[in-house]
Amino acid sequence: MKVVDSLKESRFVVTRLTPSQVGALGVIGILGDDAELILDAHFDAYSKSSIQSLDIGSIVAGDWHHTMVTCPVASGRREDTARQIHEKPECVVLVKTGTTRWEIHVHGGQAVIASLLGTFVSGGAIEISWGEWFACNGSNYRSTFIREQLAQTDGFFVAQILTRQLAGGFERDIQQIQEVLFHSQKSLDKFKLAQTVINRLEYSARVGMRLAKPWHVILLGPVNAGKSSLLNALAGYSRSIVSPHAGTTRDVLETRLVLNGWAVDLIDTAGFHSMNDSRQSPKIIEKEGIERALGAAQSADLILKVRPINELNKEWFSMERVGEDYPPYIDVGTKADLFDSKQFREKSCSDDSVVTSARTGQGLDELVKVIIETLVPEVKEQAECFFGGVPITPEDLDIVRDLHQQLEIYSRDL
Ligand SMILES: Nc1nc2c(ncn2[C@@H]2O[C@H](COP(=O)(O)OP(=O)(O)OP(=O)(O)O)[C@@H](O)[C@H]2O)c(=O)[nH]1
Ligand SMILES: [Mg+2]
Repeated sequence: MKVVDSLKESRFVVTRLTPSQVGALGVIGILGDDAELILDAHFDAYSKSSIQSLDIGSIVAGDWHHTMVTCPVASGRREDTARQIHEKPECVVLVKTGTTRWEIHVHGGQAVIASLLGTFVSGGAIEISWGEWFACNGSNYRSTFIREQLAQTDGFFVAQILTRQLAGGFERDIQQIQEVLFHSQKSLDKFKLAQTVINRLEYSARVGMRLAKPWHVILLGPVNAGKSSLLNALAGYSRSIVSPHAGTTRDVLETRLVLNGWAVDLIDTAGFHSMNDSRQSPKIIEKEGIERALGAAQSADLILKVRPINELNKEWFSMERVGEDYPPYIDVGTKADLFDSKQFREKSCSDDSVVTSARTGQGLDELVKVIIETLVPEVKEQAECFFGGVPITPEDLDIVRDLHQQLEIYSRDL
C-alpha cells in the first residue's frame, strides 16, 4: 500500500528513523492524530508537563513505560519475537516536531526500539520505511535521495558533501546563476561570477555523480608478491590469508576501507605466474582465479601493480591483458624491509612507484595518499569545489548543463 493511502486510511504512521542495526541512539518518528493518545498512556515527562500542553518544537525528557518489550531473535523478524514483561521505564526524549508529528529519541538497543514501534502499531499505526516517512512529510525526491545516500556512506568526505547538499548548497548555486540570467540588466561582472559557479559545479560533477559508489582499487601482481599482506596492512586486520606458498589467494576478495576519508573497496586477487616460465604454469584452478582477477580489473577505478621491490623492473604481466582501455595504475614495490630499497628504486622502471613494507608499515601512508590523489585528483587540485553545491543526480547535471547553455547565449550580447 502506498504511504499516501496508508495515511488517508489510518492517519497514523510510525517509522524507525535510525538504521536498523545496534547504535548509540535510536529515533522513531510518529505522525497522526492518535499519537497523542498513546504518548499520554506511556510517557511521563520529568517536568510533569502534559502531552497536550506541548508546543511545536518542545523537547522533553521523561520515562517511557513499556507495557511489553519485544526481543528480536536470530531471524530478526518481528513476528518471531518473544514477549517479556519489562518493569523498568525507559529514559527517552520526546520532541514535538509538528501539530501531529513527534520524534522519540531513546538509546539504540534493538529491543527497546522494537517495543516502541510495536506499541504504536498495536495502537493502530502503520509502520512505514524512513524513505516513505520523508516523502509523506513533504521532503522532495532530492533530499530523500541525499538522506538515503547519507545512511549508506562510509567515508566522511562523502558525508560532508552530502550534508552540504542537504543544507541547500546546490539550490543556492543554481539560484545565484538564475538571478544573473534573469536580471533585467546584463553585466559582465555578474556573468563572470555565474560562470565561476557553473565551472565549479561541472568540475565537481564527476565525483558527485558517483558518491554512493565506493572506489574500486584492485591488487594485481605475481604470486607471492605480498598482495594479501599489503591488503591486510592497509585494512589493519588479517582479512586475507597470507602464506609463503605461491598461489595462496585463489579468488577475488573485496574489503571495504576508508582511506583519507573516502570509501574504497580494495580487491585482493590470485597472483600471476611469471611470463615464459613453463615450470610455473598455473593449474586450472589458478587459471580460473587469474581470469577472475582480470575480469574484476576491467571495471576497477585503479590498479595497484604489486611486485617485490627487487622485481619492479621485471615485465611479468602486460596491462593489455586487462583490456585495451585499462584503468590507471600505480606501481607498488613490496617487502622493502628485505632489500636495500634505495638501490632497487634507482633501477626501477617507474619513478612513481611507491615502495612499501607490509611488515614494517613503511610507505603505507604514502601509498594511501597516492591512491586518493589518483582517484580523486579534484581534492588536491581544487578542494573548494566540494564546499558548495555538487550535482549528485542526473537531473542535477541536466540543470547545470542547461544553465551553462543559457549562460553562453547570455554572454553573446555582452
Ligand atoms: N619480509 C616481508 N615479507 C612479506 C611482506 N609482505 C609479504 N611477505 C611475505 O611474502 C609471502 C607471500 O605473501 P602474500 O601476502 O601471501 O603474497 P600474495 O601476493 O598474496 O601471494 P598469492 O596469494 O600467492 O598470490 C608471505 O610469506 C609473507 O609473509 C613484507 O612486506 N615483508
Ligand atoms: Mg594472496
